[in-house]
Amino acid sequence: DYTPRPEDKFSFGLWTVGWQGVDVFGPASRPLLDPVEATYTLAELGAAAVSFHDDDLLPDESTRQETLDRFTKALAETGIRAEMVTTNLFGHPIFKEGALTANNREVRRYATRKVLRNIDLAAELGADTFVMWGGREGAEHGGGKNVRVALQRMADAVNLATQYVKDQEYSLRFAIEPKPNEPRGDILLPSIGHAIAFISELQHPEMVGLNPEVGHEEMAGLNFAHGIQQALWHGKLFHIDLNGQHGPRFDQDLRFGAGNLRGAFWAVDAMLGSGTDVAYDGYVHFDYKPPRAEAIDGVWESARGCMRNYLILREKVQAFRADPDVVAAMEAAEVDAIHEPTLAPGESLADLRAEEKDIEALGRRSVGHEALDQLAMEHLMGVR
Ligand code: 3MF
Ligand code: MG
Ligand code: MG
Ligand code: MG
Repeated sequence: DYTPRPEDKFSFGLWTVGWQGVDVFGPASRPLLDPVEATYTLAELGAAAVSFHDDDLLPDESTRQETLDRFTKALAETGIRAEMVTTNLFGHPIFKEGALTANNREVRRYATRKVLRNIDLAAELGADTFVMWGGREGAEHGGGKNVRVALQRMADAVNLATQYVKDQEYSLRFAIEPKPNEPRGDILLPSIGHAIAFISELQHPEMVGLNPEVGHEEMAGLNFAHGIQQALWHGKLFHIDLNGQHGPRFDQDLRFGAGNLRGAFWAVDAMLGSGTDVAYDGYVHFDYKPPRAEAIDGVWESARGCMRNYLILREKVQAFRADPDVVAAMEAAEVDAIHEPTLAPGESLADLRAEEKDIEALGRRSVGHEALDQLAMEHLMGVR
C-alpha cells in the first residue's frame, strides 16, 4: 500500500495547496485556504513537514502574532515540522524590477531587511533550510540591467545572510532555487549549473546549496535527474522542489509524476542514489499548483497524488534496480566499468600512450542501452 508515513519525509509548501488559481488571465477560482487549517489537513494526509513564504503564513502585521501562535500550536499538535522557510521577494510591486538585485538601492535595502527578519523566524521555528528563489531578479531588456554587477549584489546579499546566521549561531543552511524565466523574461541563476558556479564565489560556500525544481530545469530543456546528480556530486543538493512539467513551456507546476513521467522515474532513482551510496536525505518537498479548474476536493486529491506517485515510483525504481535481468543488462552495458579510473593509481602516461587498441573492434562493440532502457520502461509501465 502507498500510504505516506512520517519516515517518508514528505513536505509541502503552504502556497501549493493554498494557491487560489489566480493566473495571468483570470482571478481566484478558489476561496482562501487558512494556512493553519492546511497544515492540519496535510498532517492528516501523511505529510511530515511544511514550508512557507513569510507572506503565505503571515500576510499582515496586525494578525502576525496570533497566526504564529495558532501555527506553532498546529505544529505541536500534529508533529509536523516547519522544515523550510523562504521569503516572498516577488509579489509586491516594490519588487517589480528586482529585489536583492533591483537597480534601486532602497528596494535592495528593503528586500534585505525582509530576508533578515524571515531568517529570525526560520530559526525560531527550528527550520533546517532557508530557500532563496529570485523570481524578479532578472530582466527583459539587454540595457536595463548590468548583469555582472547584479550578480555581485546577489552575492553580497547571500554573504550578508550567511554571516548573520553564523553570528546568531543559528543552524540554518541556504538553498538557491534556479529558474530560467517566468515571471522575468530572463532570471539570474537560471539553472542548477549556473547556481553551483555562483556558490563557489561566495564567502561561506559550505552554507549554501541548491533547491532545484523539476519543472524549472525542464522549462530550459534540461534533464532534471542529471542536474540533481551533479548537485549531489558537488554536495549541494540541500533541498528539492518536486513537481511535473511538459517540456519547455510556461511553468506548469503539475503534481509530481504528471508531465514527464519517465523523467520522474529517473529523478526518484537519482534521489535514491542511482545504485550508489550517495543519496538525497532531505525532505521530499512538493512545489506544485493544484490546477485552477479544481475545487477544494481536487486540491487535496492532487496533494495525495504527489505523495502516492512518489511512493509508487520509489517502489518501481527499487524493483528495477533489484531485477536480475536489469543487473545482467547493466553488466552487458558496462555500467559499472565506469567506476574504474581511466588511469590506474601510479600508472604513467607513457604506459597509457604505449597501449595498442583495436579501434575497429571497439567501434563495433555493442553497448546494450536500448535493452536496458526497455527494462526500465517495462518496470515503469507495470508489466514487470
Ligand atoms: C516559482 C517557485 C517558487 C519557489 C518558492 C520557494 C512560489 O516558480 O518555484 O514558488 O519555489 O519561492 O523558494
Ligand atoms: Mg515551477
Ligand atoms: Mg519552486
Ligand atoms: Mg514553482
